[in-house]
Amino acid sequence: MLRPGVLQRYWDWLDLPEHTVRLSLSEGSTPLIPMPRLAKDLGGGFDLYVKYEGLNPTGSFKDRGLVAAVGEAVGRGARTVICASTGNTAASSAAYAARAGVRAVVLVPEGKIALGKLAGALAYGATVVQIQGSFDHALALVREATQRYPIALVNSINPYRLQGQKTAAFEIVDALGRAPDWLAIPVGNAGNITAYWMGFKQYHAAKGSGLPQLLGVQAQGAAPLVLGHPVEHPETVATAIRIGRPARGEEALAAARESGGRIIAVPDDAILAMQRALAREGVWVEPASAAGLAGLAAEIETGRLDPRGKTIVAVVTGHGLKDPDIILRQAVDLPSIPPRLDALHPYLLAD
Ligand code: AN7
Repeated sequence: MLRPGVLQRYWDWLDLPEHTVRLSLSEGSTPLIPMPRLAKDLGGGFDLYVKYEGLNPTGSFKDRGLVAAVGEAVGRGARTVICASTGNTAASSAAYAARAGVRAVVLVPEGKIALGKLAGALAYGATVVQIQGSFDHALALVREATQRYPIALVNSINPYRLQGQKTAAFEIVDALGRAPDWLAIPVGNAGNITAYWMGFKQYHAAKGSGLPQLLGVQAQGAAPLVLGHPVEHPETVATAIRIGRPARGEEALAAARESGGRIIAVPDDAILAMQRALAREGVWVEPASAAGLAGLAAEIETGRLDPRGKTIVAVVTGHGLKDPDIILRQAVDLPSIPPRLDALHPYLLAD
């Protein structure tokens, strides 16, 4: 294989059944991109990298988990996989189901999923069902359906998802030579932060690579892990993490605590401001993906986190192309001119 996927690269480190079909779309191997300007804007004196997970085959980190969960399900004979999704899991499960030649059914909250994700799920041939409710309603329905029908559940309550997703922690340590001091990461259903912690701990036990402090970040309108109770009507511009009842919430809180870190919440305007700041340095991510960095910025600005001398990695979880609407809605009044140089003139010398 020209470029092996995560199951090929890390098979011996993954707790997956032998029957797992070793699918690949060459997922993983995403870059750690240095962000010197952003680090300077945040006060400087530390090394900041983003783990650009938007460069996975379907545009989000979900591919690491779905390659494992779909491969396992297909290996034990499943012909249909199902998930509830705010969008990225939908597109990813659809792609790996297509790859394996099985059906994908995806349940999405009606009207609350970004365009690129919906289009992706449809392009890969999934059966897309809109649910009149939130992600949490959709997940409850998926749990019920998989108890009654011979269909494999591939949400992150499926343990094989986390096995695949922890490979991102391995890649960070392999790239840096050790674990970073802090890992900032958005939190929705709380599977990813849980998976990273598993990965860092496993590598540390085997290689003494150290452990990061975890900064998990939710959106303020969907912050059950900060509030300490479920949120009935989660609301945020970061639709990917518009989740009020995270399936792995307890594990995420335990991981943050064990690491000496914490889970915090940031307002939508801080998320969008960080999305713009990242794009101005050449890295366009979807809003939810900017939440981790927005949280990091808030912690540094208020003095709760001293970054000096530290190596900090922020996981940016999905590509900006997933959610073009959010940018276009803010791009008011684009000029329109006749095709003449005099009409173009005022735009050429503007700063
Ligand atoms: C871009 O696709 O829950 O805390 O159904 O798409 O592991 O849930 C997506 C979650 C962060 C949060 N960033 O990760 C889904 C879904 C992006 C995401 C998260 C999601 P978890």
